[in-house]
Amino acid sequence: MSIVTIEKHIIDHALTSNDISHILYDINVAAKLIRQQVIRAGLTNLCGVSGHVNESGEVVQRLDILANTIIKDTLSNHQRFSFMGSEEESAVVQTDTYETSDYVILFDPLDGSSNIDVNVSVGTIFSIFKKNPQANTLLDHCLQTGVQQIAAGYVIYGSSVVMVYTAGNGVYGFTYDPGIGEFILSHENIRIPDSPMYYSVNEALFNACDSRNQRFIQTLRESLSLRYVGSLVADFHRNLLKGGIYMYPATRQSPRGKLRLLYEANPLAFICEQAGGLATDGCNRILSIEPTELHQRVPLYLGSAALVNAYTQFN
Ligand code: AHM
Ligand code: MG
Repeated sequence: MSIVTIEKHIIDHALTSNDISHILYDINVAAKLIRQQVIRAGLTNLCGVSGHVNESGEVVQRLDILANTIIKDTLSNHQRFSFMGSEEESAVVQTDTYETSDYVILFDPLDGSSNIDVNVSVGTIFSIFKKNPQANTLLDHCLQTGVQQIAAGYVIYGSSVVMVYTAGNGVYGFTYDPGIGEFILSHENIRIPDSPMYYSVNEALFNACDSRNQRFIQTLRESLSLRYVGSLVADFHRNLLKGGIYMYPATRQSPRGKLRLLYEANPLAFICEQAGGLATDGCNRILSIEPTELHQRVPLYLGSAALVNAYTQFN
């Protein structure tokens, strides 16, 4: 039987640079460490809230903090990053090797916080840039438009653990084999299916959306099935493989939407476009939005091109 490990795949694919191969390998190490904690969380006193509230005003879980530390420590040790932006860090983190390293990473260490304690899929999302040569501040390195991403991906800790990435040359997925401790190529050159199956939205927000969103949701109800896990990574991964649209619109309570541009929308938009899909905030392509804040929120419509186009043309 011939298997392709993630290490062999990234070497064989001669990614844009050797550095990106190393970075993806380092992230696969961090993912294994996080997985180890996620699968044992109920046994190790890691469930529950940490007592902190993050920069976005959300309650931080213990596992959010642990995942954040694992990623920061693993990637700092490997010395490829100068700057890091995380959902769980109020400001940009500068590494000890910021002068000699060349890259910037933005990440959501453990997406789907509300699902951590109840054994529902959660995930890690990441977005990678080169350092910005025009930057005057640390923040400038992180405030780059999505089109400048050189790689992006996510890891879903679900009924199996899967890592998906793009480096601008297609989308590849790897399933973790706990027997040998390796991520093995399982999804080659992923393309979103042409005929979508699902729409994913928090239906409880229906009355808080504007009429354009309400009427659009009504059309989706007539043609598709609803699936909504409440972990963006899980909802996106399903729709990537089965076809569909994920949406988190602006609401009365959150007029700029809930999800964050830099470490949620941008990386998934890059993957989605690479798989033949689209991502918009309703007016603008997600990857073209000029960021102004580290924790900037954005309305998000993500998935099959026909459905995302249908929303942008919907009046
Ligand atoms: P998180 O990064 O703190 O987990 O917040 C983002 C999550 C997404 O994973 C998910 O799609 C969304 O929030 C769910 O929000 P809601 O509970 O409002 O439907
Ligand atoms: Mg998140």
